Amino acid sequence: MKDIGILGVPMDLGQGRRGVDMGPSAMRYGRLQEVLEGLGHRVHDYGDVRVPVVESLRHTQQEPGGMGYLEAIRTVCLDTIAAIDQMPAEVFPIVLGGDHSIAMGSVTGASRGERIGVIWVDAHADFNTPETSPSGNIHGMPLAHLCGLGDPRLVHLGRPGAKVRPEDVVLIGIRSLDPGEVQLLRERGVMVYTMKEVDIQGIPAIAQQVAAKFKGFSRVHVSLDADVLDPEIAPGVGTPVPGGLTYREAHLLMELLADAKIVTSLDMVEVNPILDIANRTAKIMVELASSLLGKKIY
Ligand code: Z70
Ligand code: MN
Ligand code: MN
Ligand code: MN
Repeated sequence: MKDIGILGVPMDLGQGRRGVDMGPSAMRYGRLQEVLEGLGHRVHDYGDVRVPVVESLRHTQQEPGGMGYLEAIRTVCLDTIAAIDQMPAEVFPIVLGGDHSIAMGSVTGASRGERIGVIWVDAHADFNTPETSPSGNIHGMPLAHLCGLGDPRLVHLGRPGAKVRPEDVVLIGIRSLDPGEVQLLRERGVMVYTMKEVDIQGIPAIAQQVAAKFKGFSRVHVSLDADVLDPEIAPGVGTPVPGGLTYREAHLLMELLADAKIVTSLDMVEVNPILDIANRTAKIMVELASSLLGKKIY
C-alpha cells in the first residue's frame, strides 16, 4: 500500500493551444483516484498547478507556441517542483499533464535532489535543444534539458545543473526522431528501445533489462506520453504516430515494472480530450497507472 499524491499541470504552452490542458480533467473524469484507492492505496489529490491561459500570453510573445513561452513554462515547472516538495517524501507522485514540458518540473520534483532513473515511454525522445529543434516547441525538449543540454533557463530549474544523468535514462516505444536528437542521444549514450526493438526483443526482455539497470536506485520515474500508444487505441493525442505500443504491450510493461518494484513516481502526459473519442485515451492512461501501481488479475 502506497501513499499517492495526484497533481495536475494543465499546461499547453509547450506547443501552443491544442487541448492537452484538459488532460488532468479527463484522467480525473476517468476515475484515477477511485481506481487507485480500489487497489488499496491512500490517494490525495493536490489539485492543479496554475497555468496561464495561452491567449493571455500571446500578445507578449513574438513566436507563438515556440520558445516565446519559455518564461511561462519555466514558472509552471518551478511551481510543479514546489507542489511536489509539499508532498511528504514517501509519497508516490502522479503528475498529470499537460504537454510533456511539465516533466522538467515533475522529474526534478520527484528526484528530491537525489539521483533518479528515468523511463521515458514515448513515440518521441523529446531530446531536442533549441538549436536542434525543427519546431521550436518546448514539449520536444524536456528530456534534453533534464540531462543538462539546451537553454540554461530550463537546465537550471529549481537548482543549478542537470537533474538526470544521460546514462540513467531509458527510452521505450520511440518511432519519431529528428536528426539532431539522434546525434545527441548517441553522443550521450542514452539507452533507446525503438519500436523496432520492441518488435524484436519484446516487452518482457526490455522490462528485464530496465529492471536490472535500475536495481538499487532509490528513485525511478516513469514518464508516460500517451502518444507511445498506437493511435488506433489512443486517438486523443496531438501528434499521432502509427505503429505504437499495443494495449497489451503497454500494460505488460507497466505490470513488469510493478513486479520489479523500482518505480517511485509517474507522469501521464499529452492526453488531448478534444481529439479523443469518448475519453478513451484518458481511460487507458488510468488503466496503465493501475497496472503500474500493482493491479493483480490473479
Ligand atoms: C518533434 C519536435 C513532440 C509530441 C513531442 C516532435 C516532438 N520531435 N511531439 N511530443 N507530440 O518538434 O521536437
Ligand atoms: Mn513526449
Ligand atoms: Mn510524444
Ligand atoms: Mn508528445
